[in-house]
Amino acid sequence: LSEQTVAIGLIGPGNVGRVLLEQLKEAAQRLHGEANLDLRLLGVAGSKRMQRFDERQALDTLTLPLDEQAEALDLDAFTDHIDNHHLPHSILIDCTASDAIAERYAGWLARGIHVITPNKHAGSGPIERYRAIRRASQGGSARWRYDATVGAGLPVIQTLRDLIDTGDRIRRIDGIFSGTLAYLFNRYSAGMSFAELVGEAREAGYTEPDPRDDLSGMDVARKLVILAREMGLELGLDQVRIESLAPAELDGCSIDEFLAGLADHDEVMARRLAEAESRGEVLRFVAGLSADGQAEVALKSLPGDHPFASLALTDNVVAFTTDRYCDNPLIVQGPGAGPAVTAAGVFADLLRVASHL
Ligand code: NHO
Repeated sequence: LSEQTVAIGLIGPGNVGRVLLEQLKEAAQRLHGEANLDLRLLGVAGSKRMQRFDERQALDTLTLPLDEQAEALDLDAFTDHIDNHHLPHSILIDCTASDAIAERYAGWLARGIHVITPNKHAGSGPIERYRAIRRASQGGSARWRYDATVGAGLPVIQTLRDLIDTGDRIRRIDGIFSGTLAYLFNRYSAGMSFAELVGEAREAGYTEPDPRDDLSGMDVARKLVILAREMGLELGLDQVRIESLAPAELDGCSIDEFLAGLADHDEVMARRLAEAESRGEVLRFVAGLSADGQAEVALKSLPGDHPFASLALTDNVVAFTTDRYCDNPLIVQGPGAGPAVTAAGVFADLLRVASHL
């Protein structure tokens, strides 16, 4: 076996997970030949079923969704299968949005299994769990990478790390951190139904599994918390001031009921748009974080010539104001949602972990 033979287990073969498997399949041969990296998919686990493989062609032979006949999910057995396969390195990729899976990271890392994920729960969840995951990844050989949690494939977290590692001091981070909300407000114009646009964003795979996470501002708040913690601030979600666009009375209903019910609120949103347009302004859902931990996400009316006003489709924009970039912030901008770019962010993390093996 080469030193770079890696056993991979994928948890959550949904929008992002499936595309990631396609990207891995496409690249596997090239990586084997050029980088001496042998990626072996040994298992895929969904919310109810799992499939474990022994042969090295699983990437080629796997069909999704998982077979109805596949064995029932047993995450301990799944983990053992990936880890006890006598391959030099094991990586679990969590492409779910599940808190229960995030709960397992510290144990996996302590056991020497690398963890890579676009799931924001660990990075923005309870601070005690976050500390335990950090301790497990810093104390041992296994790494935890979560760059795709903010900006999907854009180098947002990596840029922040580079700034901090090279001795810069972050003063503020501002931006548009939601591809879904960027898409909605880039497209939204007089006469359109806001609720229908939300349905379109969901169809395109931009939204979270539950689009309320996007509209409530919670997904953006999670990203702010992840960035804050990267800066060394122990921020919690409850410390972020959040303006929600999800009507409170639709809290408990199913996703379909929510999308149907949202249409009743089209008028409220239309009024806000008309007010902004009457001043020659645009609506944008923006986020801001200062060095002292003040964090806010809200729908704002911005002048048409504001740097955040002219973005395309799902573009995220992140402006870092630092001691070095003080008059003119460092800007990272580009598409920040959707399965292809998010999966590519996860794949890049996988390659970064592999490059240190
Ligand atoms: P899906 O399509 O619902 O897939 C989730 C899969 O996990 C399903 O197959 C489900 O059955 C499985 N699952 C759930 N619980 C499980 C469990 N306990 N055990 C095993 N399997 C379980 O969700 P997506 O869209 O593929 O998203 C997957 C993860 O990627 C989520 O954590 C999501 O937050 C994250 N992510 C997605 C995107 C995106 O564009 N879709 C982005 C980042 C991270 O940059 C993107 C982003 O921020 C999107 C955001 N909505 C925005 O900016 O607009």
